[in-house]
Amino acid sequence: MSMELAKNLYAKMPDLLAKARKKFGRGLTLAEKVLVSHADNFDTQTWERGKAMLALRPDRVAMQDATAQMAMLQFMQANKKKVAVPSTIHCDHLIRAEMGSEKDLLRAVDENKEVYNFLASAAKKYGIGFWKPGAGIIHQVVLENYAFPGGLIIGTDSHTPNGGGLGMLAIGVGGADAGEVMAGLPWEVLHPKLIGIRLTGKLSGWTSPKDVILYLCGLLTVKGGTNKIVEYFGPGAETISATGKGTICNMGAELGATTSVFPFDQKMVVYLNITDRADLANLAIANRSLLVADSEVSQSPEKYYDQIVEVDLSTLEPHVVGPHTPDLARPISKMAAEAKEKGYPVELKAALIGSCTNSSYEDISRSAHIAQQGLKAGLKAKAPFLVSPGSERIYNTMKRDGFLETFEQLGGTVLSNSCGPCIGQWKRADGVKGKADSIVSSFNRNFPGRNDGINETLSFLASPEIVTAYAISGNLAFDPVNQKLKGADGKEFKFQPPQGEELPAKGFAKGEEGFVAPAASGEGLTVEVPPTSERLQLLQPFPRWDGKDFEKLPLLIKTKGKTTTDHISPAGPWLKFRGHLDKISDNMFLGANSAYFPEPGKGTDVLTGESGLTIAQIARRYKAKGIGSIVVGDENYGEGSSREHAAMSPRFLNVRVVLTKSFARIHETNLKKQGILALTFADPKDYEKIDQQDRISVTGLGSLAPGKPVQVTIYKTDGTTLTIHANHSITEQQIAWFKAGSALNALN
Ligand code: MIC
Ligand code: SF4
Repeated sequence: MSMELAKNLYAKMPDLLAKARKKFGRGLTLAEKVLVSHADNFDTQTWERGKAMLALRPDRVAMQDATAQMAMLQFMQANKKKVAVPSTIHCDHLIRAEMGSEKDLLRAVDENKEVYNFLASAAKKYGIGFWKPGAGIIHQVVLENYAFPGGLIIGTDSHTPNGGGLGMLAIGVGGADAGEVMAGLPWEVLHPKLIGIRLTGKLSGWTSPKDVILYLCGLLTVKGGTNKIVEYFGPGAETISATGKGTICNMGAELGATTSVFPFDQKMVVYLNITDRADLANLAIANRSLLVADSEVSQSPEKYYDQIVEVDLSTLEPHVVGPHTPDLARPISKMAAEAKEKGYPVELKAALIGSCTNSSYEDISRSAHIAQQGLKAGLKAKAPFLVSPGSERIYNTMKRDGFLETFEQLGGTVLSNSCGPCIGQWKRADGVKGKADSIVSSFNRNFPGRNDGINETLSFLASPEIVTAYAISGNLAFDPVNQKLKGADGKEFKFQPPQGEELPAKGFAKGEEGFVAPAASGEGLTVEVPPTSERLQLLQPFPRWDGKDFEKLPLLIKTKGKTTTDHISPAGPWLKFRGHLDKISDNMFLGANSAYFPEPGKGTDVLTGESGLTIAQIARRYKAKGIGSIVVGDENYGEGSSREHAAMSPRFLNVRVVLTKSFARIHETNLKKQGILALTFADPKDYEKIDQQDRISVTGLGSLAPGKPVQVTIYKTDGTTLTIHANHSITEQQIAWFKAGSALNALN
């Protein structure tokens, strides 16, 4: 499916790369090669890392059902007949996990009928490929069908970087970005800096690709990758399977990285071959030099990357991260002591494997090997054990090769090929709100409330083979690498390190692939949006900026500590309103911790003094009075997902400014796209100066200019005022978005 795209790209790359080498006066890293060869205009583009805005032409767009709704509603506002670049929609996020694969899927098709009909009809009309519910999780399906070395894809999901496992730059974006690219505009992104990760040695025993990224999360933290591309290289890279590379790149999103990428190698060839793309593999082999960094880069990487990290795969231990954040990492051998010290409940209430991140054949076969050892010792899973296959191919292959049976014998439940529990679409039977207990999964996110909707649940992440061993022991303090477990006969046994196959010897078994091609011409076709729908609502353009400064805005909320998009716009039960801006806006900030209110998601109407209202209720009251408001946030505000509802709801409910210590990349762009002023404290300590009753003005907006700080005046209740400064990263073009009321308004 990507053969033509790859052919055209490889044909034009040599000239562009030669130009770039000349201009930069040096060799190129792989990430640079991909960026340069997708520049909208290489000659007029400024190439300055960390400073310039790049205008790029992605090869593809991929969208998942929860974000595609807004992406398509916005695309439709551009009044185009057809998408300008190949695009696909994947139905994966809206399937709830409760009763196992078949029943869950049937129910999902029924309860999401309106949304699926909308997406399917829009896809058909506008020339977009449609992957039906049950076909698989977006990133796995993209890896199996669309990813190709050297390509550039954007996806409306933060884990899009999974495609880096096949040597491409795959980048997560908000729906407005996707809508614009589909409408034919170039895509803009801050020229990322580069982190080079040199891998040496070889993984062995219990250690798996997941541990590489879990370790790096601990090392670099959730902010460490912001506005950076993580490029892997070195002899160790070639020892990791393509799907393992995908796992590492996927979870690079947890570093806040723009994306992650591996150089083209033999492992990718094997993967392309087994997924029916031998022609593409041969083409890539013939063009290998375009798809890896220039040789001088690996000789003296310090000259080419802004930062270098060395990881010796041979000595890397399996890691466990969590709770509540993916950068709280430790080797598994230290888990028991830490659990004791910090009082984490060690009894595991659930163990979950699979997801878009970790459901490759390698992961599943290694996990099944652990499960078999448990069964041989007469044991079953002590904690409920749930398996989420990534795609229809994976599911059918698991079934054919007996892994499903093994997991079921162990007491496991196989869920549908979808996100399910990873995105809070999980009905956890034993969950009790307000009670802290522990669960472990091989997913990539563990923010509070993420899986079971219970904020207190302590969620830990580890590789699927480690999670399987945890499922059998039911105990977080058990270290399967070094400790023994009692079998059914009371005799102690030690797990042998997991063994599995990188890829199925018999090839992948296929089921119903679930792909629907678009109509040859969309002329005369309609997009289905029932006028009375509770799930979908056509968008009204946001009002234009009235040219006035923001005077004396009330503080809607000052968030304290981590404020991810899951805190700003929770998923789970709210996912069903992703196509209805008004309805979903009731969830705004429901998970966020306020600096002034003990309960998350609530606060005080500072105009009336009434307390205990939800933040959305307060914002609606201000809006009804025609008053805007300001949100103040902490570090890395908007970390996590690409969901633009975290920007659209505030915009819809009249938030004019979001002022933080710092932002995560996708969210900052989403705010700007929706016409919200995204500011950062020039001095982060000024965060402390803001009190609940303050009124805050942001002035000088008429002369808003790139790189020029704006003035913020804080009016205190005692009549005093304070003046501070705020920075922003707004470009000329983004000023136009702000003035027009949103990026989309600026288009029309
Ligand atoms: C996630 O993993 O948080 C999600 C759910 O896939 C999101 C997208 C969404 O909120 O729809 C993401 O990562 O972008
Ligand atoms: Fe789905 Fe979870 Fe992957 Fe996001 S991280 S795409 S919710 S499986």
